[in-house]
Amino acid sequence: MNMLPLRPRSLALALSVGFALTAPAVAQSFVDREVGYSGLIGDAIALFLPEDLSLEAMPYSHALVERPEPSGKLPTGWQIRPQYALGVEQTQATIAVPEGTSLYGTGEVTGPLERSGREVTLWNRDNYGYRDNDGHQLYQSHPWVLGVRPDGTAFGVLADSTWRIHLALEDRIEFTSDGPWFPVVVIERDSPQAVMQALADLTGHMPLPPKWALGYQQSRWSYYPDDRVKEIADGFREHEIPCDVIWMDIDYMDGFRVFTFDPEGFPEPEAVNDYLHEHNFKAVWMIDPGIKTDPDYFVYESGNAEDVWVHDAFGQPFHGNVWPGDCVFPDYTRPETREWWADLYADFMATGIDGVWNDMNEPAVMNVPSKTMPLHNWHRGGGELPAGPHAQYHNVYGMLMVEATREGVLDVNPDKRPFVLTRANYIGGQRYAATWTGDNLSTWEHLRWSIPMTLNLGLSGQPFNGPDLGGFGNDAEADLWANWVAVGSFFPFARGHATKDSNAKEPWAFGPEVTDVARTALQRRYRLLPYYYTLFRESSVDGLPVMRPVFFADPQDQRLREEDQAFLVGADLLVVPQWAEDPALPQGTWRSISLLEGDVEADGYQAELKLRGGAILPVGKVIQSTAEPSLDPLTLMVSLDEDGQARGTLYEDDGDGFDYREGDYLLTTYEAVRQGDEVTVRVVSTEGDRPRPERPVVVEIVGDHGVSRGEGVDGQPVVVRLEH
Ligand code: NBV
Repeated sequence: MNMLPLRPRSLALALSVGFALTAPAVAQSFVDREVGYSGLIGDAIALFLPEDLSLEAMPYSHALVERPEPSGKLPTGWQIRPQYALGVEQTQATIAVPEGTSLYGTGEVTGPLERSGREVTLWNRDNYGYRDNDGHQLYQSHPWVLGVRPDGTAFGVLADSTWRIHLALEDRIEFTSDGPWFPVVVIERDSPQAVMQALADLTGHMPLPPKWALGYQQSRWSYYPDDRVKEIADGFREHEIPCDVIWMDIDYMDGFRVFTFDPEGFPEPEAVNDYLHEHNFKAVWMIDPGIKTDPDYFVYESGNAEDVWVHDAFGQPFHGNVWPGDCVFPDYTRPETREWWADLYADFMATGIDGVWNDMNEPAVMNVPSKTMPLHNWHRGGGELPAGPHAQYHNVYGMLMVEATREGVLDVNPDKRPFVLTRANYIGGQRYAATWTGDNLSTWEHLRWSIPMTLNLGLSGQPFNGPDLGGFGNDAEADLWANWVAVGSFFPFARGHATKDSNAKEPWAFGPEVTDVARTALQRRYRLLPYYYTLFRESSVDGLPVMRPVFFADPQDQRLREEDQAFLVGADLLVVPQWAEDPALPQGTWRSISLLEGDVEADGYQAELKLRGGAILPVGKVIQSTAEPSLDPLTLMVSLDEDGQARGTLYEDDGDGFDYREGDYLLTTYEAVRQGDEVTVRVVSTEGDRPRPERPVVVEIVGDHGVSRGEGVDGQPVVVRLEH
C-alpha cells in the first residue's frame, strides 16, 4: 500500500490518508512490514524501503541533493537496518543499535549532548522559552541520528520524510511518522567525522558565507528608531568592542508589512545602511512570511495577482493571524511563488541591506493551539514537488522559504555571497541559510543547553548556528551575561539578542566590569577569525561541523562521549568554560594558550583555550570589524607533538564574492619541525592562485612553561630558538 498519490481536499479525506490530527502521537499497535528494497546508493551508504514502497514510487526528497541511484548490493554482514511497521494512522521504522552505542544529532534539541533515552517531536514549532512540550519540539526538524559505537566506528540514520515524526532513542532508534512510508538511508563509516562528511555529500554543503558573517553581531527586538541603530553601532566603536553586524527586527516595518519601512522610525533605510557601512558594519533586516491582507499593500496585491498563497481545504487562500493581524502565506512549494518572493528582494536589498533574517517561518500562526496552519491546508507544488497537504509540507515550509530568499538576495547582488538566517529549517537546510536556536531565555539552564544544542545541530548537518547569546527572553543578570559572552564568543554564529521589554543586553549595558569581559571575549574571537574562516571553508568543502564535541578528539575514549560543557572549535582548539564542572578532556597534549595578555586570568569569566599538540593555529590582530586588515602580522601559534612536529592551514580569499571558485584563494599549509633547541616553521604546500601577501609573520611556540617567539616573513622559513 503506497499512500502517496492520494490528494486530500477535505478534513475527512485528510484523515483517510493516515496522518493523525491530534498533536501527540496516539499509542497504537503496529504490524511488521518487510523491507522491500535494500541496496547501496554510494560507498557504504545503504537505502532501505518497505515492501509497500517501490524504488520508482519513492517520493521527492527535500533532504537529499540528488535522487539516490542504486549502486550495488548490500555487503554481507551489513549491520544497521530498519524494521518497518504499520500502525492504524502511522508508519514506523525501528533500527536496533549495537550495545554501548552513543547517539547524537536529532537536530535542534534541549538537554544533553548524548541522546540515548531521549525523545523529540519533529514538527517545527514556535516555542518561546522552549516551554511547550517540555522543550522537546522546537523550530526545526532533522530526522537524523549519528551513532558512535564503543570502538569509535560510526553510522548515521536518516528517515527521509518531511511529515511529523516522533523520534525515540533507546537501544534502538524509532521513527514513528504521521505520514506515508519513507525511505531510510544508513551511512556506515570508520569515524563520526567521516559520517558527517558523507551526510554533507548527501544533503548538501553549507555555501561559504561572507567573512563578515563570522564577526560578532548585535540585535534586539527592536532597535528603534534609526538613530538608536546608529547609537548602538557607535557604542561598539566607543567601547572598542569588535562587532560586524547590527540587526533590524520587525519594528522597522510599516505596520509589520514585510518589504516596507516605517515612515516615522525608518524613513530613509538607505541612510541607516550607509551609516553602518561607513562605520564598518553590515546590516541585516528581518522578513517574515505572513503577508498582511491590506488591499493597498503592494505585496498583498501582487501576491493576489500571481495567486501565490497557501490554500485552505476549500481551495481559498488560508488566513491566519501574525504580527500584522490577518495574514495570508506564500505557498513556497510553487516555483512561481518562489520566483515572486525572490523578486521582492530587489528593491529591498537595493537600500543597501547586506543580509536577511527570515523569522516565524515554521510557519507560526497566532491564537491557535497548534501555533501553525491546519494540517489540511493545501500546497499546490509544481516542478518536482507534488501537490500536498500542509501535514506534508509543514516541516519544509521554512526551508523552501529560505531557498527562495537566498535566490532573491543572490539575484540582486550576484557578486556577493548571500547571508540568510532562518528560524525554521529541515535537514539539508544548510544549503540556503544559517540558523539560530530561537527564543531561549536568560537563564543558567539555557546557557548550559546552548552548548549541546549548537553541537547537535552541527552534528545534524548545520555548521553555521548558535543561540541568542546572553538569552532572548527574561532580564539577564550581569553575571549570567558575562558567562555567556565568554563562551558564546566561540560559537560559529555569535549574535547577542534580546526580547522587547527585557533589560538592555548590549555588552556595555551591565557596567564596566562586564564591558571589559565582553571586550576580552570578543577580541579573542576576532584574533581567531583567520582560524574560523579556515574552518568555515573546510566545512563548506567537507561538511565537518565548525564547533565539535570533545569526543571528536578521540572517538574511542568513552569518557568523552557525554562531555557537553567543553567543546572543540575545529580539530585543534579546545574551549573549556570557566564554570565547567569536572569536564572530561581528551588525553594527549593540549597546551593552554593566551590570545591577549593575561586574558585567562583577567576576570574569572574567560574560557580556557587549549591547543592540540601537533597543531599550528593561524591568528590575526585584534580588529574592530572584519573590514579591517588583520593579518599584518600573521601569527602562527605552534603546539608541538611528542615528535616535535606540528601542522596547520590558513585559508584566505576576498572574504566575499565568488572569485575563489575560479581559484582566487590561497590555502597554505605550515609545518613546524623541532631539531634540538630550534624549531623551523615553513610553508609546505599551497593551493590556489592568489599571491601570498607580503607580510611579517610572528611564530609563537607554546611550551609547557612559556612561549618562545620568532619573527620573519611569511613564505620564508622562520627559525625559533626554544627558551622554555
Ligand atoms: O521579531 C520579533 C521576535 C524576534 O526578536 C525573535 O528573535 C524571534 O525568534 N520574533 C521571534 C517574534 C516574536 C517572538 C515572541
